[in-house]
Amino acid sequence: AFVENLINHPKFREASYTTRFIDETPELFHFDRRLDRATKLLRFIADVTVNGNPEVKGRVLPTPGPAPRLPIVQAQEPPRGTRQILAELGPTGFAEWMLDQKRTLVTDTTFRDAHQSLLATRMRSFDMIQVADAYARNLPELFSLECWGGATFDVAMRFLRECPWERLAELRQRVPNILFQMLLRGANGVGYTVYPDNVVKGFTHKAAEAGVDLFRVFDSLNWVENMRVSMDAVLETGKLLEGVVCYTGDINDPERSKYDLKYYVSMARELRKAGSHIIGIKDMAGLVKPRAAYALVKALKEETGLPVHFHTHDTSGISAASVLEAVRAGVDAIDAAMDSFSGLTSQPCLGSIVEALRFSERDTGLDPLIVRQVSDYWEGVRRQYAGFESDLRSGASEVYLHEMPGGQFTNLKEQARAMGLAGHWHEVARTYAEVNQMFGDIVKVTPSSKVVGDMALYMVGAGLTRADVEDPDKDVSFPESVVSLMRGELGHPPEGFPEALQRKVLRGQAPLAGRPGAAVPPADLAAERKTAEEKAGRAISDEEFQSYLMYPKVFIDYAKQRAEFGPVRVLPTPIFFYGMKPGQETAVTLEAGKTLVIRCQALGETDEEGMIKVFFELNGQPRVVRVVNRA
Ligand code: 3PY
Ligand code: ZN
Repeated sequence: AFVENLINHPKFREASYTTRFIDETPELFHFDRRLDRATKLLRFIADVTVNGNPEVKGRVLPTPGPAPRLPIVQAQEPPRGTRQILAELGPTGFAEWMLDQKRTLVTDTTFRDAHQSLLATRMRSFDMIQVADAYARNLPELFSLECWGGATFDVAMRFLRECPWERLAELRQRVPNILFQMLLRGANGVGYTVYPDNVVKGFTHKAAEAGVDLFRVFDSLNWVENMRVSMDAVLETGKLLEGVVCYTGDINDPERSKYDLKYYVSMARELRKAGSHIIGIKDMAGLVKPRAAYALVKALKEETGLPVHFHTHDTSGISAASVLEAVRAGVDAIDAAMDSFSGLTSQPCLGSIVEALRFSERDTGLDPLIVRQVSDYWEGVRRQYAGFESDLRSGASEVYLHEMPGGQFTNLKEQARAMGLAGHWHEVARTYAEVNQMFGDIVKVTPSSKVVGDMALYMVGAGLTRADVEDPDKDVSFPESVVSLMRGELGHPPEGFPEALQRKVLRGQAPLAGRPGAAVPPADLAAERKTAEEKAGRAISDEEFQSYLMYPKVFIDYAKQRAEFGPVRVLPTPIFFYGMKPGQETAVTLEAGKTLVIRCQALGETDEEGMIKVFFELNGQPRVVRVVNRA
């Protein structure tokens, strides 16, 4: 860093320095945090150019293609949309407004679930923010943008080196008119474990302040008791509460009578009592068959009197039929993904649903041409993430056997491959179904789905059968997540876990009674904040503190990266993943009115210290960055 400062110092460059230059120029010794943002970004680009970004190491390279093409922005000012309607009517009035609408209301999931399900959640803020103006101006008829929560929160920090709160703020600034929707895992916040009640509550309030309008809240075992703290918090904020039933099994299968229509109706009634403004059907695996969609929507609407919002995944290939049946049954809102981010484990195709309903009573009011322009942009974006595509090529009815959530499917496949089980995928899928039965036929959605996946991989890897696992005399070292599930740390399914298995897993330890959140003491927020700031080496914002409370280690790692490399989220995606080529130039906007023009000139030779110089031009001025050559 010293050499970097020295060779970049204007006096040194002008050769107007004397032998006392080093002694008289203390700023040469100001490293790291004092480096300005541009210098940090150059250092990041230099490092990725020389050494590659570890996040794409060993992954397929994107085929070269044109940069994603932004749609032409139509209106001058964003027209009035659902966000203004919510502000005028309040959440209860808004729900009535939904019931009064003839048109089918459409949520676009491209900013969250679609890339979570297709690209391992890797979409960067850069690509979202660029198209945000076009959404606000060209698509004001959308019901909501699902753009936050679920796995996007930790992946942003962990792999993309971004702050999820900055993403939300920047999108909000550009989209003042369409509801922003987030996925909240009830007592599990946006994490995989149970958090103290005051953490869940504080997080929810902060998210509402930061711009979330609609909270879709679920519990990974469909236990309403476990959702209450987060639902109460949403109600306190005055925003929209969508309490959801997670769908599993098949309401028409007489052998799976545990999850029949009555089960969902009774849960929806509880959600209504708990204050939900909207009832969500969260079909995270895409198991709602068309006939079931019709029956469910009809029953939930009749029994609760609330608007119903249907979310599904297209893993089976048949989900659009379910959406159309839901519409026929009078569903108020549906989820879909922009065409180029739809299908397979993602949501059904938004443009085709718009077309299917066109000229009918339930027309969505969306212009299919505009949808396609926006989808074309996303198509260009998706090409840049080729490294994260799965090898899934077709719809698969196997989903009705394993019941894996769309967001988990490709992740688990990847994990299986990493464990050397690539050729055993169908066995993993079968075992996943077996583990579900062994656990008592539970709802599988984050985090309970992760536990079932862990167990399935463990069994296939260790060559264990269900009989082996259940044999009281056979020693099995259960994955930690299984122990935690059986201890009740994610709550309890209505009739508990199978007792014999629970006893074996817990080795005599007693499971928790009641709600897991009640068993964890409240977080000492002042003390936690002090620790967080000590570890980060700086003061942190209220939002960052929420990140720390959800993911202490991930946040601190992110904060250190940020201190070293600056706000890398402003870099175009190809540069973030693959660096720059000599002769390449790019313009980077740090904030409104502050643009950097960066040109990569050349790469030097690796010196005897293993360092390499990367020559840039920054806004026309030469800059040299020296990085370790680890390649
Ligand atoms: C999540 O919790 O991230 C999900 O998408 C569950 O379906
Ligand atoms: Zn989903």
